[in-house]
Amino acid sequence: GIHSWNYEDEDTKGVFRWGDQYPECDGLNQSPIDIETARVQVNRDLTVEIGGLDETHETWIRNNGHTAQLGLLDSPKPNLTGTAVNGKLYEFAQLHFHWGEKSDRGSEHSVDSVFYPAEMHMVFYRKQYGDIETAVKYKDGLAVVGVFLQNSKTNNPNYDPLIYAVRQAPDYKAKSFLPSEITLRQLLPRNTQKFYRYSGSLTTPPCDEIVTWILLADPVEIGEQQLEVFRHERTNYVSMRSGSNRIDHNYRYQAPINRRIVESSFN
Ligand code: B30
Ligand code: ZN
Repeated sequence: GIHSWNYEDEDTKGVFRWGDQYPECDGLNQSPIDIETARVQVNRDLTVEIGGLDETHETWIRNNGHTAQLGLLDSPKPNLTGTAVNGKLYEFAQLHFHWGEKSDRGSEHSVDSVFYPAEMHMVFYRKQYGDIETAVKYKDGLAVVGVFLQNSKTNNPNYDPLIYAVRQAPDYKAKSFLPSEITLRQLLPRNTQKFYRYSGSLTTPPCDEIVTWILLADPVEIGEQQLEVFRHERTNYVSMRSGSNRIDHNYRYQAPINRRIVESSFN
């Protein structure tokens, strides 16, 4: 396959051995982490401004073998700036999801050790670097907005077009279009001004330590049936543990915070 790493517990390419092939995965500023709220430093000057949230886009989704990844066909793309990224300008690249086998786990980050069933990552790259492949070579290359997905009793209709497209293309490398145009606002919680910020890494190999993490405090609700659609995505290998080729979980284990400080825009 195109990836020489996976989320297996016991595999030389598995999540505990990523550092063998990708040394940065053993670094001191890795993601994800647990946000210990008692240690968070409130910084009321922190802002995030996401532009273009209300524009509708023609949108595709692709199973890349480790997640369902969404991209926008049309430009201009949404952008991100604010004091949380020192006023620099970032452009939307893609968004994707991490989830668990069951709804007691699945998010990569946690708050006071509380995990959610899934987490969405809206990935932005610093525009002056031209493209994401170049941007990942720089310390300020990416800003990723992390959004917790919380279980609700009913499906979230705002997520229906996306979930429909994921269901249409469950196979490894399959791609499908959303049945209707969507806005990124549809996928976010109402309040995007309450967030945590810290410096970390890509949560997948090569684990580059180039990400300004912006984790929204408020979750978005998603139904259990909608979560099940993610869990039925297929990859290109059979898991030793489950004996199936479903991407039944795709979260990384957490890293220690080490010398880093997490700030919050609220208290
Ligand atoms: S995350 O938000 O920290 N999970 C990348 C971006 C964000 C995160 C992780 C990785 C990224 O840009 N990776 C390089 C591109 N990928 C993406 C892909 O299409 O297939 C290639 C890769 O990882 O090797 Cu999978
Ligand atoms: Zn991610």
